[in-house]
Amino acid sequence: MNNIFFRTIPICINAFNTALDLLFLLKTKQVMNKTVEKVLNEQIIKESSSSQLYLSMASWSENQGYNGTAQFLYKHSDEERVHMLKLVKFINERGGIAKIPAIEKPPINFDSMLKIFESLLAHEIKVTESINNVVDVCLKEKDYTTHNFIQWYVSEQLEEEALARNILDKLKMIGNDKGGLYLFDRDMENAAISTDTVAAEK
Ligand code: OFO
Repeated sequence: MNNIFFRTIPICINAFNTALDLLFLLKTKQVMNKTVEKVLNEQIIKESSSSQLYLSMASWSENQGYNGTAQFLYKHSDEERVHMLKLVKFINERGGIAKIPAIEKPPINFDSMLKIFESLLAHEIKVTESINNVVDVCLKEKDYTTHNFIQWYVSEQLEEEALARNILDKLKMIGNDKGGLYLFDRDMENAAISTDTVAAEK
């Protein structure tokens, strides 16, 4: 009888410790603010559709013989996917649930280089509005950690809009001049290569 009693003591202690651990885990598990989680998941959809749109633009450019611009746009598409992944990981790490969206079909034809960069800029402006909305929600919900995280996207949008405007200005200057478009495409290739070099040096 005594033997059984002494043998059950360690089992009881283990069970008690496990219960304490569980209690501690439940108390410390972060739960993401649901309103913030919702807008971040909506942002995942936007980043994913940016990636798809630029992939389609890259493919169109490649088929039209604009190989430099295609390289630039393939890279841009990859970057947008990274933006999406950053959001997925952030939501999951903060105790939320990231929802992976269905792949939306982007347009296939773009008519001209000018049309490509006009729609790219229009798209980026919409993404900026959406990022600003996330900032707004974070402040309203007093979620300062997500507010801090989303600042990276605020700066990224600033850079991307400025770049798209710059490219558009050049294209407007070139118009339909074939020689100008040839040089433009070469510049775009150099831009893609130089951002590769910067990334490799980081
Ligand atoms: Fe995700 O940076 Fe623009 O869209």
